[in-house]
Amino acid sequence: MSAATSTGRPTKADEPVTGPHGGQTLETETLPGPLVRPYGDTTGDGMVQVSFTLPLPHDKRAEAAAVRLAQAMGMDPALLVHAKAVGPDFTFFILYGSVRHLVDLREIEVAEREYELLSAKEVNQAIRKHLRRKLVVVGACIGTDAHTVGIDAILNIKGFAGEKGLEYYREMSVHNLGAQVLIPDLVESAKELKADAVLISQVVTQRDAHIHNTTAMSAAFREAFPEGQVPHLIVGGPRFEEGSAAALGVDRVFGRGTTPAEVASYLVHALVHAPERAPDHAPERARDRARSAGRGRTARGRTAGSKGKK
Ligand code: B12
Repeated sequence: MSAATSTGRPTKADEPVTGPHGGQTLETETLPGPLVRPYGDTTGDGMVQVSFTLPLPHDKRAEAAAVRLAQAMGMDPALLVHAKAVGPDFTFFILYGSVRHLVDLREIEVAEREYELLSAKEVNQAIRKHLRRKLVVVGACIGTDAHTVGIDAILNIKGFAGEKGLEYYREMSVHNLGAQVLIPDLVESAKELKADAVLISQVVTQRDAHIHNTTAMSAAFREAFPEGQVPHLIVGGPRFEEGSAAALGVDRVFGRGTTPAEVASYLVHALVHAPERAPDHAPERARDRARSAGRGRTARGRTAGSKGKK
Protein backbone atom coordinates (compact mmCIF):
# COMPACT_ATOMS: atom_id res chain seq x y z
CA MET A 1 0.00 0.00 0.00
CA SER A 2 1.47 3.34 -0.94
CA ALA A 3 0.12 6.88 -0.66
CA ALA A 4 1.20 10.51 -0.64
CA THR A 5 2.10 11.84 2.84
CA SER A 6 1.28 15.34 4.02
CA THR A 7 4.65 16.36 2.60
CA GLY A 8 3.73 14.87 -0.77
CA ARG A 9 6.38 12.16 -0.51
CA PRO A 10 5.01 8.67 -1.21
CA THR A 11 5.39 6.26 1.70
CA LYS A 12 4.44 2.72 2.63
CA ALA A 13 2.40 1.66 5.66
CA ASP A 14 5.33 -0.10 7.31
CA GLU A 15 8.06 2.27 6.11
CA PRO A 16 9.85 4.23 8.88
CA VAL A 17 9.79 7.94 8.07
CA THR A 18 11.15 11.15 9.60
CA GLY A 19 9.04 12.69 12.39
CA PRO A 20 7.28 16.06 12.11
CA HIS A 21 9.91 17.79 14.24
CA GLY A 22 12.56 17.03 11.67
CA GLY A 23 14.56 15.10 14.25
CA GLN A 24 16.30 11.78 14.03
CA THR A 25 14.40 9.06 12.18
CA LEU A 26 13.15 6.45 14.62
CA GLU A 27 12.01 3.04 13.52
CA THR A 28 8.55 3.54 15.01
CA GLU A 29 8.08 7.09 13.77
CA THR A 30 5.37 8.05 11.30
CA LEU A 31 4.38 11.35 9.75
CA PRO A 32 1.07 12.92 10.88
CA GLY A 33 -1.00 11.16 8.21
CA PRO A 34 -2.12 9.15 6.50
CA LEU A 35 -0.87 6.71 9.15
CA VAL A 36 -0.75 7.93 12.73
CA ARG A 37 0.30 6.40 16.00
CA PRO A 38 -0.08 7.89 19.54
CA TYR A 39 2.64 10.14 20.94
CA GLY A 40 4.18 10.23 24.44
CA ASP A 41 7.88 11.00 24.76
CA THR A 42 9.04 10.62 21.16
CA THR A 43 7.03 10.90 17.97
CA GLY A 44 5.24 7.69 17.11
CA ASP A 45 6.25 5.85 20.29
CA GLY A 46 2.66 4.64 20.67
CA MET A 47 2.26 5.76 24.29
CA VAL A 48 -1.32 5.94 25.60
CA GLN A 49 -2.96 6.35 28.98
CA VAL A 50 -6.14 4.52 29.98
CA SER A 51 -8.27 4.61 33.09
CA PHE A 52 -10.91 2.19 34.33
CA THR A 53 -12.49 0.78 37.45
CA LEU A 54 -12.50 -2.89 38.43
CA PRO A 55 -15.05 -4.40 40.83
CA LEU A 56 -12.25 -5.53 43.19
CA PRO A 57 -10.96 -4.26 46.56
CA HIS A 58 -7.61 -2.47 46.21
CA ASP A 59 -4.86 -5.03 46.73
CA LYS A 60 -1.95 -6.63 44.83
CA ARG A 61 -4.25 -9.03 43.01
CA ALA A 62 -6.42 -6.15 41.76
CA GLU A 63 -3.33 -4.30 40.49
CA ALA A 64 -2.12 -7.41 38.64
CA ALA A 65 -5.60 -7.80 37.15
CA ALA A 66 -5.48 -4.21 35.89
CA VAL A 67 -2.10 -4.79 34.22
CA ARG A 68 -3.38 -8.04 32.68
CA LEU A 69 -6.39 -6.19 31.25
CA ALA A 70 -4.20 -3.44 29.76
CA GLN A 71 -1.95 -6.07 28.17
CA ALA A 72 -5.00 -7.80 26.71
CA MET A 73 -5.95 -4.43 25.17
CA GLY A 74 -2.61 -4.38 23.35
CA MET A 75 -0.52 -2.27 25.76
CA ASP A 76 3.05 -3.48 26.00
CA PRO A 77 4.65 -2.63 28.36
CA ALA A 78 1.66 -1.71 30.59
CA LEU A 79 2.76 0.50 33.46
CA LEU A 80 0.47 0.94 36.46
CA VAL A 81 0.77 4.61 37.44
CA HIS A 82 -2.22 5.06 39.74
CA ALA A 83 -4.53 2.85 41.78
CA LYS A 84 -7.07 4.13 44.28
CA ALA A 85 -9.80 2.40 46.22
CA VAL A 86 -13.32 3.61 45.41
CA GLY A 87 -15.07 2.35 48.51
CA PRO A 88 -14.34 -1.15 49.89
CA ASP A 89 -15.23 -3.13 46.76
CA PHE A 90 -13.89 -1.15 43.77
CA THR A 91 -10.54 0.19 42.56
CA PHE A 92 -9.82 2.93 40.03
CA PHE A 93 -6.68 2.53 37.87
CA ILE A 94 -4.61 4.58 35.44
CA LEU A 95 -2.14 2.72 33.21
CA TYR A 96 0.43 4.13 30.81
CA GLY A 97 2.10 2.17 28.04
CA SER A 98 2.76 1.66 24.37
CA VAL A 99 0.44 0.27 21.73
CA ARG A 100 1.58 -0.89 18.31
CA HIS A 101 -1.60 0.03 16.50
CA LEU A 102 -1.71 2.49 13.62
CA VAL A 103 -4.64 4.52 12.38
CA ASP A 104 -5.04 4.94 8.64
CA LEU A 105 -6.65 8.33 8.15
CA ARG A 106 -7.76 7.36 4.65
CA GLU A 107 -10.22 4.88 6.12
CA ILE A 108 -11.92 7.47 8.31
CA GLU A 109 -15.20 9.06 7.25
CA VAL A 110 -16.45 12.14 9.04
CA ALA A 111 -19.79 13.90 8.74
CA GLU A 112 -18.91 17.37 7.44
CA ARG A 113 -21.20 20.25 8.36
CA GLU A 114 -23.66 20.40 5.47
CA TYR A 115 -24.67 24.01 5.99
CA GLU A 116 -23.01 27.41 6.10
CA LEU A 117 -22.15 28.98 9.46
CA LEU A 118 -24.07 32.25 9.68
CA SER A 119 -23.74 35.29 11.92
CA ALA A 120 -26.65 36.23 14.22
CA LYS A 121 -27.48 39.06 11.85
CA GLU A 122 -27.63 36.72 8.84
CA VAL A 123 -29.79 34.24 10.75
CA ASN A 124 -32.28 36.96 11.70
CA GLN A 125 -32.33 38.38 8.20
CA ALA A 126 -32.98 34.96 6.66
CA ILE A 127 -35.87 34.24 9.04
CA ARG A 128 -37.36 37.69 8.52
CA LYS A 129 -37.05 37.54 4.75
CA HIS A 130 -38.09 33.95 4.05
CA LEU A 131 -40.26 32.87 6.98
CA ARG A 132 -41.77 36.31 7.64
CA ARG A 133 -42.57 35.36 11.23
CA LYS A 134 -40.61 34.29 14.28
CA LEU A 135 -39.14 30.83 14.30
CA VAL A 136 -40.46 29.03 17.37
CA VAL A 137 -38.06 26.84 19.32
CA VAL A 138 -39.04 24.68 22.29
CA GLY A 139 -36.29 23.06 24.35
CA ALA A 140 -36.15 20.61 27.26
CA CYS A 141 -34.31 17.86 29.08
CA ILE A 142 -36.57 14.82 29.10
CA GLY A 143 -36.87 11.68 31.19
CA THR A 144 -35.17 11.79 34.57
CA ASP A 145 -32.29 13.82 33.15
CA ALA A 146 -31.58 16.95 35.18
CA HIS A 147 -28.43 18.02 33.29
CA THR A 148 -29.61 21.36 31.96
CA VAL A 149 -26.22 23.01 31.40
CA GLY A 150 -26.01 21.71 27.81
CA ILE A 151 -29.45 22.85 26.63
CA ASP A 152 -29.00 26.13 28.52
CA ALA A 153 -25.69 26.65 26.71
CA ILE A 154 -27.56 26.48 23.41
CA LEU A 155 -30.71 28.38 24.38
CA ASN A 156 -29.92 30.90 27.12
CA ILE A 157 -28.99 34.39 26.07
CA LYS A 158 -25.62 34.15 27.81
CA GLY A 159 -24.73 31.24 25.52
CA PHE A 160 -21.56 29.17 25.34
CA ALA A 161 -17.97 29.40 24.12
CA GLY A 162 -18.22 33.14 23.52
CA GLU A 163 -21.41 32.83 21.45
CA LYS A 164 -24.82 34.07 22.52
CA GLY A 165 -27.61 31.49 22.81
CA LEU A 166 -30.74 31.32 20.66
CA GLU A 167 -32.66 33.64 23.01
CA TYR A 168 -30.40 36.38 21.69
CA TYR A 169 -31.77 36.03 18.16
CA ARG A 170 -34.48 38.60 17.64
CA GLU A 171 -36.34 36.48 15.09
CA MET A 172 -36.55 33.43 17.31
CA SER A 173 -39.13 32.79 19.98
CA VAL A 174 -37.45 30.49 22.48
CA HIS A 175 -39.20 28.48 25.19
CA ASN A 176 -36.90 26.57 27.52
CA LEU A 177 -39.01 24.12 29.53
CA GLY A 178 -36.11 23.04 31.78
CA ALA A 179 -35.30 19.64 33.32
CA GLN A 180 -37.11 16.31 33.68
CA VAL A 181 -39.94 17.25 31.33
CA LEU A 182 -42.40 14.42 30.69
CA ILE A 183 -42.84 13.52 27.02
CA PRO A 184 -46.64 14.12 26.99
CA ASP A 185 -46.07 17.57 28.51
CA LEU A 186 -43.42 18.34 25.91
CA VAL A 187 -45.73 17.31 23.06
CA GLU A 188 -48.52 19.42 24.53
CA SER A 189 -46.27 22.47 24.87
CA ALA A 190 -44.95 22.04 21.33
CA LYS A 191 -48.54 21.99 20.04
CA GLU A 192 -49.63 24.94 22.11
CA LEU A 193 -46.62 27.05 21.15
CA LYS A 194 -46.73 25.90 17.50
CA ALA A 195 -43.11 24.87 17.66
CA ASP A 196 -41.11 24.82 14.46
CA ALA A 197 -38.30 22.96 16.20
CA VAL A 198 -38.12 20.93 19.40
CA LEU A 199 -34.65 20.72 20.96
CA ILE A 200 -34.06 17.87 23.40
CA SER A 201 -31.04 17.33 25.62
CA GLN A 202 -29.93 13.95 26.94
CA VAL A 203 -26.74 13.71 28.97
CA VAL A 204 -27.25 10.63 31.14
CA THR A 205 -26.46 7.51 29.11
CA GLN A 206 -26.70 4.84 31.80
CA ARG A 207 -28.49 1.78 30.39
CA ASP A 208 -28.86 3.68 27.12
CA ALA A 209 -31.41 6.03 28.71
CA HIS A 210 -30.60 8.68 26.09
CA ILE A 211 -31.51 6.29 23.25
CA HIS A 212 -34.71 5.02 24.87
CA ASN A 213 -35.92 8.50 25.82
CA THR A 214 -35.19 9.92 22.39
CA THR A 215 -36.94 7.16 20.46
CA ALA A 216 -39.94 7.35 22.83
CA MET A 217 -40.05 11.11 22.33
CA SER A 218 -39.92 10.94 18.53
CA ALA A 219 -42.61 8.22 18.46
CA ALA A 220 -44.86 10.36 20.65
CA PHE A 221 -44.48 13.33 18.32
CA ARG A 222 -45.26 11.25 15.26
CA GLU A 223 -48.38 9.96 16.94
CA ALA A 224 -49.56 13.36 18.13
CA PHE A 225 -49.04 15.36 14.94
CA PRO A 226 -50.46 14.78 11.44
CA GLU A 227 -47.92 13.54 8.92
CA GLY A 228 -45.82 16.36 7.52
CA GLN A 229 -46.59 18.64 10.48
CA VAL A 230 -44.29 17.12 13.10
CA PRO A 231 -41.97 19.85 14.40
CA HIS A 232 -38.33 19.50 13.43
CA LEU A 233 -36.87 17.22 16.11
CA ILE A 234 -33.31 17.85 17.28
CA VAL A 235 -31.51 15.96 20.00
CA GLY A 236 -28.19 16.84 21.60
CA GLY A 237 -25.79 15.56 24.21
CA PRO A 238 -22.15 14.56 24.64
CA ARG A 239 -22.56 10.87 23.89
CA PHE A 240 -24.75 10.78 20.80
CA GLU A 241 -23.18 9.35 17.68
CA GLU A 242 -23.14 11.59 14.66
CA GLY A 243 -25.24 10.11 11.92
CA SER A 244 -27.61 8.31 14.30
CA ALA A 245 -30.56 10.65 13.62
CA ALA A 246 -32.52 8.23 11.45
CA ALA A 247 -32.16 5.38 13.93
CA LEU A 248 -33.40 7.67 16.72
CA GLY A 249 -36.32 8.96 14.66
CA VAL A 250 -35.16 12.58 14.82
CA ASP A 251 -34.06 15.05 12.16
CA ARG A 252 -30.66 15.98 13.56
CA VAL A 253 -28.21 15.02 16.28
CA PHE A 254 -25.71 17.44 17.84
CA GLY A 255 -22.83 16.21 19.97
CA ARG A 256 -20.11 17.36 22.33
CA GLY A 257 -18.93 20.94 21.97
CA THR A 258 -21.88 22.16 19.87
CA THR A 259 -22.18 25.94 19.81
CA PRO A 260 -25.37 28.04 19.56
CA ALA A 261 -24.36 29.52 16.19
CA GLU A 262 -24.11 26.02 14.70
CA VAL A 263 -27.64 25.27 15.85
CA ALA A 264 -29.02 28.63 14.68
CA SER A 265 -27.36 28.21 11.26
CA TYR A 266 -28.68 24.66 11.01
CA LEU A 267 -32.23 25.84 11.81
CA VAL A 268 -32.02 28.33 8.95
CA HIS A 269 -30.69 25.63 6.65
CA ALA A 270 -33.39 23.10 7.61
CA LEU A 271 -36.43 25.26 8.25
CA VAL A 272 -36.00 28.58 6.52
CA HIS A 273 -34.22 27.70 3.31
CA ALA A 274 -36.22 24.48 3.06
CA PRO A 275 -39.61 25.80 4.25
CA GLU A 276 -41.54 22.87 2.82
CA ARG A 277 -40.13 20.87 5.73
CA ALA A 278 -41.44 23.30 8.33
CA PRO A 279 -44.91 22.82 9.78
CA ASP A 280 -47.05 25.48 8.17
CA HIS A 281 -48.78 27.42 10.89
CA ALA A 282 -48.61 30.66 8.97
CA PRO A 283 -52.37 31.36 8.70
CA GLU A 284 -52.91 30.62 12.41
CA ARG A 285 -49.95 32.77 13.33
CA ALA A 286 -51.23 35.70 11.29
CA ARG A 287 -54.59 35.39 13.04
CA ASP A 288 -52.94 35.14 16.47
CA ARG A 289 -50.81 38.18 15.73
CA ALA A 290 -53.84 40.21 14.67
CA ARG A 291 -55.67 39.25 17.86
CA SER A 292 -52.76 39.89 20.16
CA ALA A 293 -52.00 43.24 18.56
CA GLY A 294 -55.24 44.45 20.10
CA ARG A 295 -54.15 43.15 23.50
CA GLY A 296 -50.70 44.66 23.26
CA ARG A 297 -48.79 41.41 23.82
CA THR A 298 -47.41 38.53 21.77
CA ALA A 299 -49.72 35.62 21.04
CA ARG A 300 -47.38 32.84 21.97
CA GLY A 301 -46.79 33.62 25.64
CA ARG A 302 -43.28 33.97 27.06
CA THR A 303 -40.55 34.86 24.64
CA ALA A 304 -36.99 35.90 25.30
CA GLY A 305 -36.74 39.57 26.16
CA SER A 306 -35.72 41.78 23.28
CA LYS A 307 -33.11 43.61 25.34
CA GLY A 308 -29.71 43.14 23.74
CA LYS A 309 -31.10 41.17 20.81
CA LYS A 310 -29.71 41.45 17.33
C1 B12 B 1 -22.77 19.25 36.18
C2 B12 B 1 -23.07 17.78 36.30
C3 B12 B 1 -24.16 17.42 37.12
C4 B12 B 1 -25.06 18.44 37.80
C5 B12 B 1 -26.08 18.95 36.76
C6 B12 B 1 -26.50 20.38 37.04
C7 B12 B 1 -27.32 20.92 35.91
N1 B12 B 1 -28.22 21.81 36.24
O1 B12 B 1 -27.17 20.57 34.75
C8 B12 B 1 -25.71 17.57 38.94
C9 B12 B 1 -24.85 17.69 40.20
C10 B12 B 1 -27.15 17.90 39.28
C11 B12 B 1 -25.54 16.17 38.37
C12 B12 B 1 -26.28 15.10 38.79
C13 B12 B 1 -26.09 13.80 38.34
N2 B12 B 1 -25.12 13.38 37.51
CO1 B12 B 1 -24.00 14.54 36.55
N3 B12 B 1 -22.57 15.53 35.69
C14 B12 B 1 -22.31 16.79 35.63
C15 B12 B 1 -20.99 17.00 34.83
C16 B12 B 1 -19.87 17.21 35.85
C17 B12 B 1 -20.95 18.14 33.83
C18 B12 B 1 -22.10 18.15 32.81
C19 B12 B 1 -22.10 19.51 32.15
O2 B12 B 1 -22.70 20.44 32.65
N4 B12 B 1 -21.36 19.68 31.01
C20 B12 B 1 -21.19 20.96 30.33
C21 B12 B 1 -22.18 21.10 29.15
C22 B12 B 1 -22.02 22.47 28.50
O3 B12 B 1 -21.81 20.10 28.22
P1 B12 B 1 -22.86 19.09 27.57
O4 B12 B 1 -23.92 18.71 28.53
O5 B12 B 1 -22.11 18.03 26.91
O6 B12 B 1 -23.58 19.99 26.45
C23 B12 B 1 -22.95 20.35 25.24
C24 B12 B 1 -23.16 19.34 24.11
O7 B12 B 1 -23.30 18.02 24.51
C25 B12 B 1 -24.36 19.88 23.39
N5 B12 B 1 -25.71 19.60 23.86
C26 B12 B 1 -26.16 19.10 25.01
N6 B12 B 1 -27.50 19.04 25.00
C27 B12 B 1 -27.91 19.52 23.82
C28 B12 B 1 -29.18 19.66 23.29
C29 B12 B 1 -29.32 20.19 22.00
C30 B12 B 1 -30.68 20.34 21.41
C31 B12 B 1 -28.16 20.56 21.26
C32 B12 B 1 -28.32 21.13 19.90
C33 B12 B 1 -26.89 20.42 21.80
C34 B12 B 1 -26.79 19.90 23.08
O8 B12 B 1 -24.18 21.28 23.47
C35 B12 B 1 -23.61 21.61 24.75
C36 B12 B 1 -22.62 22.74 24.51
O9 B12 B 1 -21.60 22.31 23.68
C37 B12 B 1 -20.84 15.61 34.10
C38 B12 B 1 -19.42 15.13 33.84
C39 B12 B 1 -18.78 15.84 32.69
N7 B12 B 1 -17.59 16.33 32.91
O10 B12 B 1 -19.38 15.95 31.62
C40 B12 B 1 -21.58 14.68 35.06
C41 B12 B 1 -22.28 13.45 34.49
C42 B12 B 1 -23.03 13.81 33.23
N8 B12 B 1 -23.23 13.12 35.56
C43 B12 B 1 -23.37 11.85 35.75
C44 B12 B 1 -24.19 11.25 36.73
C45 B12 B 1 -24.10 9.75 36.88
C46 B12 B 1 -25.06 12.01 37.52
C47 B12 B 1 -26.01 11.47 38.59
C48 B12 B 1 -26.78 10.21 38.22
C49 B12 B 1 -25.17 11.28 39.87
C50 B12 B 1 -25.96 10.66 41.02
N9 B12 B 1 -25.65 9.40 41.30
O11 B12 B 1 -26.80 11.30 41.59
C51 B12 B 1 -26.95 12.66 38.80
C52 B12 B 1 -28.17 12.57 37.88
C53 B12 B 1 -29.15 13.68 38.07
C54 B12 B 1 -30.24 13.57 37.06
N10 B12 B 1 -31.43 13.24 37.52
O12 B12 B 1 -30.01 13.78 35.88
C55 B12 B 1 -22.51 11.05 34.79
C56 B12 B 1 -23.33 10.41 33.67
C57 B12 B 1 -22.83 9.03 33.38
C58 B12 B 1 -23.60 8.35 32.29
N11 B12 B 1 -22.93 7.52 31.57
O13 B12 B 1 -24.76 8.54 32.11
C59 B12 B 1 -21.45 12.11 34.33
C60 B12 B 1 -20.88 11.89 32.93
C61 B12 B 1 -20.32 12.06 35.39
C62 B12 B 1 -19.58 10.74 35.38
N12 B12 B 1 -18.44 10.65 34.70
O14 B12 B 1 -19.98 9.79 35.96
N13 B12 B 1 -24.57 16.15 37.41
